[in-house]
Amino acid sequence: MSINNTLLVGRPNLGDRGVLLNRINDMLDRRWFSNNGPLVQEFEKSIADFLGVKHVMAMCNATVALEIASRALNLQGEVIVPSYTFIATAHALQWQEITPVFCDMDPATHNIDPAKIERLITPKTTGILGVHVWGRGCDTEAIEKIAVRRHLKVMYDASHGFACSKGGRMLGTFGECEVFSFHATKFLNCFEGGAVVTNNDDLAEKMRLMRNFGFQGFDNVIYLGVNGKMSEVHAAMGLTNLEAVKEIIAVNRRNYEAYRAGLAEVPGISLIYYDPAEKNNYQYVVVEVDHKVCPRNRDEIVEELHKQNIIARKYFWPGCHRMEPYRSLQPNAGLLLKETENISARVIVLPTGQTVEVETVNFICDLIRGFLKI
Ligand code: T4K
Repeated sequence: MSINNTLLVGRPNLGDRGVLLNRINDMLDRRWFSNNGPLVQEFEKSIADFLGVKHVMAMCNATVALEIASRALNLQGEVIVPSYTFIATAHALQWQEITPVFCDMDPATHNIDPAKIERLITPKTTGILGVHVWGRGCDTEAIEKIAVRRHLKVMYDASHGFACSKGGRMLGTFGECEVFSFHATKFLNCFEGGAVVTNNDDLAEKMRLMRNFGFQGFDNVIYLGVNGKMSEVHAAMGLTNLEAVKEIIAVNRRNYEAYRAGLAEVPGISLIYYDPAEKNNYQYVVVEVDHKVCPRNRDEIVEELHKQNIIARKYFWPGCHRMEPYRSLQPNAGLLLKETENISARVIVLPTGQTVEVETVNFICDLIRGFLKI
């Protein structure tokens, strides 16, 4: 199967190619390729302005950014996270021997359900790591109230949420800090990349040291660190794509609306809702298949789409708790994760972005309707 005639979820978006190549040419002339170069600094400043935050620490990817942020916050013992997320959220904790304690989701939002957090708190709990799944903001107010009452720290994995808001406030401005992913498949991509953003000066200082081996100036290491740096070529891509944010949202929104129209009134198939009162990037076109109503179940539909070279995905099935090492370490976790088990068996993520035309969306919808004999 050739990638060129295959429709993939996660095909990268790209700003102005000429502008990108000029930036890279300038970078080559400068011979400054990494270590907090001018493009990284410009990228950080642009992201800070865009989000309205004080500090942006660009990093090599969101997984390392999550590790650095949780370590800088001194999270230890147990941290409450949703099971319904990409595995990196849980791995970033477990990698540091912090136990991710999986919390169920609210089926209406696919986000961590604050009503189920408190029962998971033990004397070992040090924090809550919320995830803004699909870029729809968590119930930050409820989460932060619990955290204050129970003396816990809160950070967010905002990997999906660049250019999105919650209650009119940009994602990136909640909790002690938030982490974005700029992976190739993300709304804003740097090929690979991520960032931690915060308004906390001390935390920012710590994370700047941590991402660069703990160096302060030449030959002076004052902290335990790692290599979490973003390179100049990644920042060049990020800056270029940041300039195209409006255009990419418009394309994603157009495709989302076309899917909405094309799948309207298909029994048992519903598209997730993005609140028009909020800012959304519409990066994920997510449908839920209710197998009690729909003539075919989720897996059958995905299988049919794959046969037709449409590589739809089952994110985030089957939930982190059913993947290693968690399913061995916490074999009974599923008992408290009914909604996660239910929803993750229903979700299909469909292709969108600049490489997907409206005609293609209509073709995919027709295909689904035809398969269901609607
Ligand atoms: N937290 C959350 C909530 C996340 O969703 C993620 C990442 C992270 C943390 C960690 O962020 P990073 O450390 O990656 O910055 C993909 C992405 O690799 C992953 O970054 C993303 N979440 C996740 C939701 O999706 P997979 O396992 O689906 O990767 P893969 O290779 O199977 O699928 C990527 C899709 O995109 C395929 O359809 C092919 C297509 N693709 C991919 C690349 C890289 C392209 O068409 N072109 C490309 O260049 O995880």
